[in-house]
Amino acid sequence: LFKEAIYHRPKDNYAYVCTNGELHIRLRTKKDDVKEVSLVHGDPYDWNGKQWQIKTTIMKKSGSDQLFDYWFASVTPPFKRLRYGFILKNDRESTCYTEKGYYPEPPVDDTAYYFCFPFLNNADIFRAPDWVKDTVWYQIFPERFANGNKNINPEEALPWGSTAPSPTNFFGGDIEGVMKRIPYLEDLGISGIYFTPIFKAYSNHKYDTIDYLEIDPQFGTKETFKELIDVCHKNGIKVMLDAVFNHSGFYFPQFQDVLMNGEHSRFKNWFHVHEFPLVTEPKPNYDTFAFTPFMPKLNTENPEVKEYLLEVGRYWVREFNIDGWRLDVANEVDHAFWREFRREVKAIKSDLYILGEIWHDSMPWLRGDQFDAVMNYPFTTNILNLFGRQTITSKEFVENMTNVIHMYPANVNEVSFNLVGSHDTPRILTECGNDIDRVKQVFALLLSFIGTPCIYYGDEIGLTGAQDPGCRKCMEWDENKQNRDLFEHIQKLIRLRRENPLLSNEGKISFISPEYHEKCLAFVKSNGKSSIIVVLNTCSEKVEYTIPFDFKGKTVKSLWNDEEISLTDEDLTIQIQGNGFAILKF
Ligand code: ARE
Repeated sequence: LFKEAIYHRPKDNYAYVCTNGELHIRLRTKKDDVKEVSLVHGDPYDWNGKQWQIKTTIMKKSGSDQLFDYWFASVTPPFKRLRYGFILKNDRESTCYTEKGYYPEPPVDDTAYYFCFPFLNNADIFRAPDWVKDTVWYQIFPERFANGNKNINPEEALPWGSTAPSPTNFFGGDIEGVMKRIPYLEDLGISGIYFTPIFKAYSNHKYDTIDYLEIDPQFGTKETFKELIDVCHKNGIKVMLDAVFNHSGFYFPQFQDVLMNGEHSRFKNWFHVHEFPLVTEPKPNYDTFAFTPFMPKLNTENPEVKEYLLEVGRYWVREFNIDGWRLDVANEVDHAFWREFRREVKAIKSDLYILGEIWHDSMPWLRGDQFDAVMNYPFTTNILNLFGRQTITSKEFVENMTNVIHMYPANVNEVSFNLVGSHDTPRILTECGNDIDRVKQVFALLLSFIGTPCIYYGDEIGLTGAQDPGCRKCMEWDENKQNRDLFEHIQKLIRLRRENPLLSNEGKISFISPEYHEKCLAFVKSNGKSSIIVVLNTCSEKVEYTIPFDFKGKTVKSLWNDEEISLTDEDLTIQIQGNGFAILKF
């Protein structure tokens, strides 16, 4: 056994408690090294006479990435405490892995050898709002979605869609525009809107806030925003706003005061100033987002700043009843701040969704005390690499995705914010070289995967665009110029997801081994009673795919074609068009 590769650690993604009281345990081993794993476990105080009362539970392999196999077991400790180790076997040897090392047999004289999950405290359980796992999000970049009121256009606003988006031009999208398009969103079937910033700011993207307590006048008033929230809520649509708390904008009055009064400013400790007076060139002498002098980093350790931002967080929840906060550059703000933020906003609305913008491993923010989810960019990258840039094989895709899934607890994965593009990335159609079939596959995958999917405005009608600012084109409202076929495709996938909880987050997900079929990527979701299988043909030629299950006595339904498949024998072989897919339920 390759002991160097074996890994476990109590808590986080390796040991976590679910709301139903189950404790999930995972173990990592070198790929293809271990044949069988069982969990040996018991309550540390459960000694019957002199013998520690120890149980054995077989662990199942839950997937493999490029280097490792992952093993899984679920136990419900009767006294809410657990000491545990792992017995690993292959054809040659057997060993017991504990916190204190390896033993030929599980030690029974003392429980101190073992891994310790001290107590399943209810207060420590990760709990995201229930509604999130059934939500389909739609991301709106307000300046570019719809212009509903020309009277409030910025002075320099250009005719809608008349030219390419630049880092500085304006087209006049606003809140009334969104309101008028609610029927369109209803028709598409989405159930949550994520707005990039809407507060008063200088730029077209509004990530450089001037006033966190005002709606930008180019978008409308607080009254129109309130109306929008009402209309959304009446139509079963949740609303999430963008909180830019890592930095303010250059024209934030408190920052202007420091610029003007230097050391004598009463706001000098609101930022991280290296020396006075402030300079912006050649490099700012204060901390910023990236190197942009227009985004001075806020000092969230300063109690005054903290209170100011927490009040912003509370204000929009309390006064406007928003349903979620997306936190910009979340990983550059201190953890202590986010812990307080969570306490404060959840005290007002316990089922508020808190979504952090983090592109990297985010476990430290997902322990139940800070965020409910992060924007799942590792998922995005993987999809782009297979269906877009075509730089990986479906085997590598499965390995990478298995890795992503095992980075977090299963209950965290259910509410993960899955996206295939945003205002920070090239658009999916552009990434797929304008190949609509591949885009359709991508959406079939996004909308049948675990997590909560998000559609970036315009992707559903085939907008194109390269990296920011290219991906921020004006929404196309002329139906003749929209790709209606793609719209209907996505609309149907959303409807199927709503009608079949298995397509959403009801079941457990597992990939069909990528060795099974070179060209097809497939995964299964099961709830114990029924299952669905999604098969995606990643090549451009038609293929035959024999579903790797015994169908004896079962009925199989193609959800996509809405028809029962008649079985002539136990095997089921289907034809899948080049870059096509199948969604079957059985
Ligand atoms: C402008 C220009 C860009 C230029 C940039 C750098 O348009 O072409 O590259 O300046 O100076 C907002 C605007 C942007 C603007 C930016 C700065 O929307 O248009 O860009 O302000 O003025 C990292 C961060 C992540 C951040 C991205 C952009 O970790 O938090 O970079 N995303 C948020 C928002 C943005 C917003 C800001 C932050 C600032 O979503 O829209 O930008 O408020 C890798 C790394 C990631 C990195 C990612 C993207 O994968 O691992 O850490 O994200 O690439 O670059």
